[in-house]
Amino acid sequence: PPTGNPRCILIGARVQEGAGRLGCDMGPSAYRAAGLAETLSGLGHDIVDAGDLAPPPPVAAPARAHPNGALRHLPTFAAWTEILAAAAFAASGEGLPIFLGGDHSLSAGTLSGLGCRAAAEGRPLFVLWLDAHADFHTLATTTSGNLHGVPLAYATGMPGFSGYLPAPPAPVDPAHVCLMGTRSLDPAERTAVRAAGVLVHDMRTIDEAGVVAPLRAFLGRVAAAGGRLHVSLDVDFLDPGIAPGVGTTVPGGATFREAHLIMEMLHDSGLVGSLDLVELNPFLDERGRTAHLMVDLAASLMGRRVLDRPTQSN
Ligand code: B3U
Ligand code: MN
Ligand code: MN
Repeated sequence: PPTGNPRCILIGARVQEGAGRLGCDMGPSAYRAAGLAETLSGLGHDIVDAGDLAPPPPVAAPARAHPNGALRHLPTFAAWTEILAAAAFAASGEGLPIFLGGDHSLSAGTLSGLGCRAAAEGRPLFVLWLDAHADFHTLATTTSGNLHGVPLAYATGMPGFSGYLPAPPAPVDPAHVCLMGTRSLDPAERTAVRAAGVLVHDMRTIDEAGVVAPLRAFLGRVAAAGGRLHVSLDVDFLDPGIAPGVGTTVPGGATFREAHLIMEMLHDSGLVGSLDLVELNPFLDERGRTAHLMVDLAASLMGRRVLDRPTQSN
């Protein structure tokens, strides 16, 4: 069970170059307008809003041309990755960082920095990736060229990034990654996640087994290893009917109740050390409802509950 209330550090990252459409840069503003800081401080947390990270200059140093001509904004992605890795390493030494995206390409940076933090602590880093997608493309395999499709492959040290991005100094062990909610995989990713040994709980697993048993098993592994857990929550994990404010809606996503239950279990585990809230596109939202839902999910993760319950061991 969690002891005390960690300081939460809100860090905005107005990254939108990794997505196929514009608008994710407004995500941090939408979370603030939806009352994220006030909601979490109302739960008794010490909240520091560190503001938005300074973006890289619009024309970053040209990266070496990549043979995959589909790639978009590779130099900007590389620059953001360095900025975010430094921010994640620093903030994770001071509290529980919540990264306000921004598209999912930002997790290449957060995971790189958190890997270094975990290594410095002598603990393994585990990752729960809540997403319709696996984001497990390399620079060579992506056909859309949208770099929000590559962060997990980068962070787990898959080949094909060197020469274009600095290698993550402490890559995440793919066996420490758990995907949940998966329902859209490109053929290259399907092969790659299998080969890498990533645990995939797709929507069929959730339909058959629910979220409790698979998540409890994963959390039990994290606890047994003395691990640090990072949660990366992509808006498109959720069903588009409840979360329309995202550029890559995929039907058949997690329900309101499944998503809150996951967050409550994560809170009860006391294992979560950092969180990404990514892919919110306020331009596509309906009167802030997706932003509000994401804030409510963050609140459940940070301890909002209806009744106190005896602690459930993993
Ligand atoms: N795998 C596809 C689709 C996708 C990945 N991540 C998102 N969409 N958000 C691609 O473009 O790489
Ligand atoms: Mn994603
Ligand atoms: Mn996604």
